[in-house]
Amino acid sequence: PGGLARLYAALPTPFDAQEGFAETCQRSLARFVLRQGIDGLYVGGSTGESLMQSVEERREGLRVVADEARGQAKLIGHVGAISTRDAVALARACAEAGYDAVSAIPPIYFPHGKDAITGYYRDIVEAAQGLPLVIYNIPAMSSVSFSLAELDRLLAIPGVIGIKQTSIDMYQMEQLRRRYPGTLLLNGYDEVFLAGMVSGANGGIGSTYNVMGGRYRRMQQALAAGQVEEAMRLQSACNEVIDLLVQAGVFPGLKFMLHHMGVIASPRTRAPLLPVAEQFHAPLRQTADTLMA
Ligand code: NAY
Repeated sequence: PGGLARLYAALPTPFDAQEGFAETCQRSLARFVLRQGIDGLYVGGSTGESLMQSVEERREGLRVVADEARGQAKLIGHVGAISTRDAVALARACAEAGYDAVSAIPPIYFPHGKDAITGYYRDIVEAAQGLPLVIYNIPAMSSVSFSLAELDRLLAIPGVIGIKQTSIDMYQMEQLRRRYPGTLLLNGYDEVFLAGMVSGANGGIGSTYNVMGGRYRRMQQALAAGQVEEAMRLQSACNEVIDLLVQAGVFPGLKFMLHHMGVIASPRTRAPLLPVAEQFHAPLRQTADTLMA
């Protein structure tokens, strides 16, 4: 699938103490991820707190990351929004900024029928000026579930090249791979990265790649070399960190670690996300130190 089958760090959007966009930190973070050997960036997704930002802010974030990393990594811009109009504006911005692909959650909150959702994706493809589209399937957060037949319909839209499958349903991953041998299938939950790859994913998008990029890269290599036990060991090492992040809150927890690592200037997330509770500070610092050692 056009060199897009690889690992993408789902980039956080750094903020300053007033919750404003911290451009310099965004650039540092992109470079920090690339140094870990991750050559894909997924920009403005869940991890980027995109749904708490205005379209103008999201456009600026997309532009800055492309400016920093274009040519050094494949770039997928997340453009999903509640209205087609906003998603389309962001898809245009991705095309102008030199992205390699766009991706979108379905329109959320209102329970749209599948015709409306198909129309939304068609309009995004049209606005993306030739960039391919990766459907972002994340039923736990979007509250939109797609049956296999419904995914068939979305994958049949010209320009749709694959799915970011953020689900622990490995049966559906395997079914998708069996139905679509050549399609881009990106694993979305880091805690089941290995299981996803074994079930047919040919890459992944993950928030925890920001701090453990090397581990995921080595896991992928170990699996390709048939070293399953080594891959399992690496998954467990990642999951010890993920267990802590899930308890502390994944997005605030990641920013807390990145701040402690000196990559970003503030751990601030945008309200209503809460800062990391005091009890997790010491374990997160210790984990960050171990990862940096
Ligand atoms: C996104 O859009 O930023 C992502 O979906 C990246 C993938 C992450 N999914 C969510 C919903 O956060 O990395 C995962 C996730 O944080 C991790 O597996 C911990 O659950």
